[in-house]
Amino acid sequence: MSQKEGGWGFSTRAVHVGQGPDPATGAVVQPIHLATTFAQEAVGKHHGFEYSRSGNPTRQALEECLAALEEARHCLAFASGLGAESTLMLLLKPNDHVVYMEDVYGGTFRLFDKVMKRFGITFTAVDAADLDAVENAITPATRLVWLESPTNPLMRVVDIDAVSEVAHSHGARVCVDNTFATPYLQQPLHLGADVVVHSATKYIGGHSDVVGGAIMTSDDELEKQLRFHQNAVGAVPSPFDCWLLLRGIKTLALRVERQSENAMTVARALEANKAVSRVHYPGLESHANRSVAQRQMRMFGGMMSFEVKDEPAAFRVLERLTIFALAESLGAVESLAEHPARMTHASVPAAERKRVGVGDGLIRLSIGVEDAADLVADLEQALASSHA
Ligand code: P1T
Repeated sequence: MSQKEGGWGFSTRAVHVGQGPDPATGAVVQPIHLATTFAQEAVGKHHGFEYSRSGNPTRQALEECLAALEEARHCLAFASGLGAESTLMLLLKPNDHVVYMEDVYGGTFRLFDKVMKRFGITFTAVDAADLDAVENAITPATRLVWLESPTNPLMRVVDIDAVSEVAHSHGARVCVDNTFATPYLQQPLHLGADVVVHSATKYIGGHSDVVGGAIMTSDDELEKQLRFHQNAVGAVPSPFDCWLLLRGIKTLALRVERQSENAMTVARALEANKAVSRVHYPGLESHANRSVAQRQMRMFGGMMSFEVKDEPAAFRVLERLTIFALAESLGAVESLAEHPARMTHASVPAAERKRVGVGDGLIRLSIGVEDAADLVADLEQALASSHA
């Protein structure tokens, strides 16, 4: 990011960083560079690109823009959120230890539990909202503390600043999965974290039409290792996917503001509904860590979950919704609803789900940009006719 761009606000950076008019044609939209290989004038003499897995101009534009949004020195783009996560985990070695927030996306749990453990990396799950629990779980082998905040699907909030201080005092790095918050609402690197990961499939893309991932860091040494692994492992996004993400990013702040406003209205309506026993949303006074969320987030975001009596009641609500689509994923313009225990978190064993608090009556909502009144009416009719 140039000095001039560094002074720009979030939305100006979202629209312009990495995306000046094309010098060859003046096109105001970044071209999609489909070339897999780039001609060299002499061996090793080129314009910065050799082969598209190692570097591509459209991907570079995306990486520059995403780095600017997290106010990071570096960003690396990947073919999915899990592609980003697994590339980051490959920096670890056998016998290294990871402490992670117990309430994480089911696919993240699966990556740790079913893949990385096979390579001799060990893991301890903690409630990272409890600083003592984090400190007690850290061992001399701990290299990484992995956080989500807010978490998927219980919307628990972790004090990133405080956990970073504890982790750093033991020589461990801190990674925050910032997918739910987005860089517009929360910037973990400014709160002490060393590295941020995103499923760009969600808010960054924002339109349910592209799968992608990203890692951001301001640590030059870490970036060097990540850049090597991005190329060596090869989980890179296609130029068209990068272009779609760039297109989505331009409206990120607008969408997230509307989604956060809508979510607050929906959360309050659900809290007042007799069929709902509990609402998990960081903006509600009833949320255990609302004050931490208020301190580290600009608004409270578009995600929430709520509890009804049991699984049959949850299924009835989900089947009766008409505006909300019953679907996995989140963060796009259209509202989605899903059942974590049977869908996004089905890869977490039942006993572990129960221990963490992901019950069978839990429904997760991703609030879109529709009219809040219509979303509330849809939920109210589904809850009323479901005898939840
Ligand atoms: O799906 P992918 O782009 O690979 O991202 C994985 C991922 C990582 N981190 C968080 C917090 C996520 O929520 C996800 C993907 N989550 C869903 C598909 C979901 O419905 O929760």
